[in-house]
Amino acid sequence: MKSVHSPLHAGHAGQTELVAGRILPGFERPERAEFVRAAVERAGLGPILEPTPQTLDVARRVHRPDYVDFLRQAWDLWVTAGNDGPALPFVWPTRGLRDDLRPEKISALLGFYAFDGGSAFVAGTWGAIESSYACALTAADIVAAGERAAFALARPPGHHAGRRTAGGYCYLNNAACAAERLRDRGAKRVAVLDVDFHHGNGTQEIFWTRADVAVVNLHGDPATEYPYFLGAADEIGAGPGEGYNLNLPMPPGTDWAVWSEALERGCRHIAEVGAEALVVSLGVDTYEGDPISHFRLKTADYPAIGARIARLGLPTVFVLEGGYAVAAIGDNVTGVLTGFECA
Ligand code: SP5
Ligand code: ZN
Repeated sequence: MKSVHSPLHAGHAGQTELVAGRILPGFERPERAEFVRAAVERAGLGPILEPTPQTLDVARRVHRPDYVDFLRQAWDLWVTAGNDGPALPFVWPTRGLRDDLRPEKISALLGFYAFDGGSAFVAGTWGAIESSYACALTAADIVAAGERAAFALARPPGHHAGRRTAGGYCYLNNAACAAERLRDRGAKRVAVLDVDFHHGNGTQEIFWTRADVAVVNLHGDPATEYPYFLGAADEIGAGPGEGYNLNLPMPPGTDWAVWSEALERGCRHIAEVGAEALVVSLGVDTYEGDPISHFRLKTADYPAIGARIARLGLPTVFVLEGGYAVAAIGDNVTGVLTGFECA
């Protein structure tokens, strides 16, 4: 399987996040991708290619165009306003406030286009966002051109990013953009299978009313787990999309026995809706040693995930999402990918 990777991810470094009342270094750091890259090489998965340059056309359809423009300009506006540290929001248009009143100042725009304080901007953030997006589209194109699978070895991740909101370390929704590209290239229906520990709220929002992209999420129950405000089992999609969203929330402490049953249900749903291509939001923060998550999957479990996904028999684009136990992330990710290839 080919992997698509850009060194530009490394410019997105040194961001901070609010953890238990303190501003700390972000969990989502460059070493994550470097460890995955090293493991892909060690495993002999296949060639690692640079992404093909991409226009922002797909991003502007998946997201609101003004949001994409904001992402592109955020750091420059922040610096022009006299700042030099990481750009983070501090005020959001939540319940009771107007979300149709686009403010002029960068300090307010950061909140206007975010749902949490998890997606800071530094000097290299836009370059990394654009490269991550290009990796996802290039991987989709490789699959659309006839290969069985491809892997977007990219960061920052994307599945929390909504139509006009950054959050949860995400900016552009790479998996949603890959799904959109597979539709553009002729797949009549695409499924997104999100196995990251956290609910992919952005992907769900983006495809909520669409029947042509089915979304299946396996994740920590929002009653106790981030992102808290989406991801319940009763969310099934709306309008033409009704029945095409499936949420499978699970309690903290969930291990392989329970998690693999949910995977089975999710895979059956994907087969039933008649998807012609698949995008996997591949987070490995389900790992027992993950510092911010609460499932108990073991490194030895990951190949079985890949093997089950392979049994769907679909052209498959894997897109890297979360996973913060840096020392194990490489083996866990390549476990899934080699499990897929060996099946
Ligand atoms: C892509 C992805 O996996 N995003 C996850 C975003 C999670 N953001 C909330 C993190 C909460 C961290 N709590 C720290 C507890 C440390 N013991
Ligand atoms: Zn996650």
